[in-house]
Amino acid sequence: RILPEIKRKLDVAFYRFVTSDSESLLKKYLTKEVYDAIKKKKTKYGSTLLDCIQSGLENLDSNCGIYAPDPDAYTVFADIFDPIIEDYHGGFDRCAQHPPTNWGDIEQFSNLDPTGDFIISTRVRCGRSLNGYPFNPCLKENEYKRIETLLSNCLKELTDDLKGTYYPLENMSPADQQKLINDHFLFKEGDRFLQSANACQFWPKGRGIFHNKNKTFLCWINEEDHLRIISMQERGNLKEVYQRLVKAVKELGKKLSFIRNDRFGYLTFCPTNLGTTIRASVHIKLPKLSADKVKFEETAAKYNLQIRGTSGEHSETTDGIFDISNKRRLGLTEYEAVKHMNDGIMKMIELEKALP
Ligand code: ADP
Ligand code: CIR
Repeated sequence: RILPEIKRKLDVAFYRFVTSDSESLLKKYLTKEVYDAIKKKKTKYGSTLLDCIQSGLENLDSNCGIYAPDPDAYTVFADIFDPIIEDYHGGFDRCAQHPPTNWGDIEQFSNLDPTGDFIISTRVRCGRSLNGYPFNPCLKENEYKRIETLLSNCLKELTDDLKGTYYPLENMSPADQQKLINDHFLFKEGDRFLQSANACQFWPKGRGIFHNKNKTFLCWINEEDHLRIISMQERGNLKEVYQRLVKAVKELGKKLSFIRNDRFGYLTFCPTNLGTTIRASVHIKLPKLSADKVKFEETAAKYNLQIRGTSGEHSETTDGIFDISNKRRLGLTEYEAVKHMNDGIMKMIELEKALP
């Protein structure tokens, strides 16, 4: 049973929310019927509906507005997660199942921009959660530490081009931290969407970044997910970037056990990341195509792409450079998710070249 004060808080926030002008997926699907059906439920970790939707209730400008505080929340609160998941990932009905992992034939990818006129950099990331632990809001201080030790020890064993060093956030100077953020290597601090979701407790404890010498292979520990695995480099060679990511994920998978289920594939804190958890992006200049914002967005949607600013999600572009990535991550293979970005970016470059 949920505590009376949580119930009251939830009711007050819900009634305020339904009359708000939020355009989030949460707002779209949290009808009174759905709300009433799930408002008293609790997961086996004790998470309530408020724990799931607090971020969307407090941040009316959310795109999605919901997080799973623990793996169980996806089932217990399926009435609200399912329609949001189906909408975000472009079709994944209540009976759908995510396909098995398939990285495909890496040789099919190449350099998206051989002349270097458009693409500044290319990045592919995925997220993983460790079996045996809930997600951020439920983690205790000693669990953050345990995850950090487990993952950093495992990362230390990587060799060759994946060999690197782990830098805990706690020991990092503010200047070094800011430099890593500005250079697009490190997660930002104080993300209000994550903060409202209770995902930043004990910060900076247990958080940190691992990277190789030239920062083409990086891992984030305990930011939004237990582990984010990242491969990136300057310019447009998607094949090299993807190849490095696949190698790293396979290596880490030999030593670590990740949470995966038959319906949703790899489980993540945010439902937009479920399934493959793959976000393949480029930082790209498309001055002509992006001049008409509406048309630019329409083109992106047509090719299943998402446009972000270059300082990460919810940021605006400052210098005419955009972060464009595959939008769908669930209900398709890893190869297909990356291929969406590949094909969409090739198309956008073609359109840009054709404009007067
Ligand atoms: P995520 O990919 O982890 O979901 P964000 O949108 O917050 O999250 O981006 C995280 C960081 O990665 C930001 O600093 C962003 O600028 C950087 N980034 C994303 N894509 C690229 C890219 N193609 N090249 C360089 N940096 C990138
Ligand atoms: C939001 O709802 O905007 C944030 N909680 C982040 C959602 C994840 N990403 C996304 O929709 N692109």
